[in-house]
Amino acid sequence: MKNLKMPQNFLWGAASASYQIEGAYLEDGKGLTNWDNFVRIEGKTFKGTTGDVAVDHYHRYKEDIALMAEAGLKTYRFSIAWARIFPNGRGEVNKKGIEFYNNIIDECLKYSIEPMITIYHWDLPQALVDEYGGWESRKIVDDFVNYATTLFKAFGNKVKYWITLNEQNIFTSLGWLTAMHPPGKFDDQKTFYQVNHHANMAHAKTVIAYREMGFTGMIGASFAYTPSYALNCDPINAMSKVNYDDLKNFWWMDIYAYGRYPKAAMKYLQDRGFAPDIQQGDMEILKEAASKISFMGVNYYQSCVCEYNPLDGVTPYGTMNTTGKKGTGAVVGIPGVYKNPANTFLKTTDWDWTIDPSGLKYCCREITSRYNLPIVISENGLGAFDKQEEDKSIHDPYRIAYLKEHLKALAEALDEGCEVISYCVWSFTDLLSWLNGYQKRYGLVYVDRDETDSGSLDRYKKDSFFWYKKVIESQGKALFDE
Ligand code: BGP
Repeated sequence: MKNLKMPQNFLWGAASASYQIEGAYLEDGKGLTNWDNFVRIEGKTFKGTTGDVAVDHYHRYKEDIALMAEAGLKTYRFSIAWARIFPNGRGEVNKKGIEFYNNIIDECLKYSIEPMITIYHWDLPQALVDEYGGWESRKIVDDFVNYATTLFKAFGNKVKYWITLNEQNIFTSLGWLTAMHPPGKFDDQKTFYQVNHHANMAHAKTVIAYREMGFTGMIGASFAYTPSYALNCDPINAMSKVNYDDLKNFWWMDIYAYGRYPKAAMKYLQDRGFAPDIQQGDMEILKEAASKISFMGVNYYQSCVCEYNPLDGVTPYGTMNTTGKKGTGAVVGIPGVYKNPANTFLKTTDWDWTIDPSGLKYCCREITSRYNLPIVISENGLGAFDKQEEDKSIHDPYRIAYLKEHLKALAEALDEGCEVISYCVWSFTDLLSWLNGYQKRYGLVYVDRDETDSGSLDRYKKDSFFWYKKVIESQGKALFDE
């Protein structure tokens, strides 16, 4: 094991998302988004936290990118706020928006950091929601492609890595099934699958447009991949894993990689009247886009266990732990199909997320054998309570241990034949955790702020910052030093 290293051109990185870091939510012509409104509904976020100020990256991007350079990052994955470019979703381009992201890109390039842009990380111009229900209408496909091609025109010559959609499976599940994200709808299965079909079409047409514009860079989607293990060898549990994989993972990844929906899952949805309406020509477009993507983006945080779930069993709507009080998250599942009990072999975070480094290798191996695509690990990290000491230092050995074990598993995946081109820690600085406020910290860099919008917003390097720097400098060799 000791000789494992990442390849020379490996893109060591870190990731963020516009709503979670930028703040400046009303500045320089930005339009309001679905999230600007959603966080104002009582009870939706932990202690009513918002991204109004977030960690003020909008004004401090130079300082943040200088810190990235100091850490030795080779890539920085960030998202663009659609409403900064088109305040109303379409129409006239807001020059200030283009200027802001141009500055970020130039600042990265100044330090030889490859910008990796996420086109959509969940903040949707509210105007499009008001006009036609956002993702619920097929009209969004053209508006999305118009927005994406505007970005390609503006930045395509400087930016070589593009991610169309971040975690389509999560923003749609939380938006239309569990009401935890905007638009806050509950158990709207038919719309959920329709919304996903629209998102698939938006992704596909964007990929095709990128290639038609003559760009040769790398483009793909980032999927929140939660790989599954059957509880045991009881065939009923093994089948629940097969069902879970089809409905929760391959439903999306097969579209990105092959342009097709898994057959058994489609039959299951058709039998229940939940299958999406697919227009003539859609499947050809999805297929064409699949042949043009460059990688599978993976956001990996945890694995899960699958067990048969009786018809009167648990639902997908159990409470999520958003407080950091261990053990408050409920077991969820689909009655008659599967449920996801705790993995008794593994520890969990304070937010009840299972810690499983081998799960990351499992994702890579599965993608390699099922899709044979290069892989970008676009997010991986630990949300934890951090404490700043009197002398301002932050000791986060738990984060170092988490990242170290995951990176070792990744090095093994590479050694076993997977083509992994990048790894992005979530996140570079502390930032807003959508539903969990500011106390669930992910950063390598601590930001002095809490739920109350008080705090200096000053940046402090955590121990994990120095550790990651060493790992990058040694091309991963330091992972294996005891
Ligand atoms: C992913 C999102 C990120 C980030 C991360 C951590 O699902 O792409 O935006 O938030 O998860 O999740 P959380 O903030 O809920 O702990």
